[in-house]
Amino acid sequence: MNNHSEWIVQAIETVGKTALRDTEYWRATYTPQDKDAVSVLNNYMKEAGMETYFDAVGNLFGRIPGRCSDTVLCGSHRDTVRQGGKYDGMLGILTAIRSVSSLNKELGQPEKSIEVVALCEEESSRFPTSYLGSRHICGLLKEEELLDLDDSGMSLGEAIRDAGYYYGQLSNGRTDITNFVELHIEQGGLMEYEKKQIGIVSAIVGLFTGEIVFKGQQNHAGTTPMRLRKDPVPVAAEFIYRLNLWAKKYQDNLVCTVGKIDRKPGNSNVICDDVSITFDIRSAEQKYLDEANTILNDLKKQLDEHVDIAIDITCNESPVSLDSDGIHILEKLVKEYDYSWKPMVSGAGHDSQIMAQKYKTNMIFVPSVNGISHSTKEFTKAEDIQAGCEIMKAFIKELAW
Ligand code: HGY
Ligand code: MN
Ligand code: MN
Repeated sequence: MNNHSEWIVQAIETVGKTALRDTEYWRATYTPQDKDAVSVLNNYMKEAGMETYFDAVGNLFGRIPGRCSDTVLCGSHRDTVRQGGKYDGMLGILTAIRSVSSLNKELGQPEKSIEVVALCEEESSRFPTSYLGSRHICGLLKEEELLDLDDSGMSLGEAIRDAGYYYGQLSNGRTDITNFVELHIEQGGLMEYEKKQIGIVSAIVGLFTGEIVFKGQQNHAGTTPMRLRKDPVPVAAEFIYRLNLWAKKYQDNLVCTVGKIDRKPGNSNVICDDVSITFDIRSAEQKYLDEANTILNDLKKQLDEHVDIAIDITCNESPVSLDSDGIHILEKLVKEYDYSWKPMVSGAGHDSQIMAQKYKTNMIFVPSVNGISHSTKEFTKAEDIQAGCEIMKAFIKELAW
């Protein structure tokens, strides 16, 4: 059995180096870090015998033309969160390159065409637009989203053009794709705890995320009596406290995170002008996401007496089930290869939940050591990468050869 993990592990380290930005590990799309990663991946794809190209938003594709034009697409995202890890997203791209390259060498031209994709901006760590790359492929990206700004005030459209990708006509959805396959790290500790090598994903939770701005009135901390203040900080604190109380009512049915809290101007002797927070609410059941929307609006009504509260929803994706035919094939394969496995619902969001809206989509999980992810401590063992790659390769062979 050829040692796929050896090549993948060295590639993880090589591509990983491109994400270093001063002391931070962060690769956002359309940045010098992204450009460096794209050139390494482009070379890997060419070495694997693929024709490479970019689409209008800068997704990088490596293609092996098949006897028919139907396309099996595989891969994952190339961007990371801030202070993120080397495996989230990138492991899926490299495993796809390795699997397809190995199949192409062994079997020659496939029946269906195969493409490996390195997707843009899945993490929304630079632009608020969610799932940029996959939504573009599905034809779900709207022109007005190109006006979204990053923290420096640059628009998404400008960043795409400046990065040298063709920016003009957005895709209205590729119709040649029949399947999307994504291998990904679990980003949790269940597989490790239960000593399972492969996760076969049945569903992905729905996501309801956005930003809330509490607009008060900046003023002097010493001369402004408490009864005359329009201080957004205690209002934001009360909002977060009550939102958390609501979420705790549903313990294991949903998760709710306030991951970002900013305030302006941020001097100790100045009453803040505004406070902005992000919310990230997820559940496998749509009814909890619907209730979250109601709760946010109820809290806004209860707390906006002295401070304006604006809620901006940036992502509202329903829970998705993945392709049952593909799940049956994967279950057959893990038994044939005698790998320990478990069916899983993904608590993390993935491009697959977008692709599943248009194409037959499946995900393969491999374990995260200590369940850690979205951290520079992210790690997956070589033997688990090998197992994941064997199953990915066998699955793509079933779909395309
Ligand atoms: O947030 C997520 O679950 C994914 O990593 N974007
Ligand atoms: Mn992630
Ligand atoms: Mn990811």
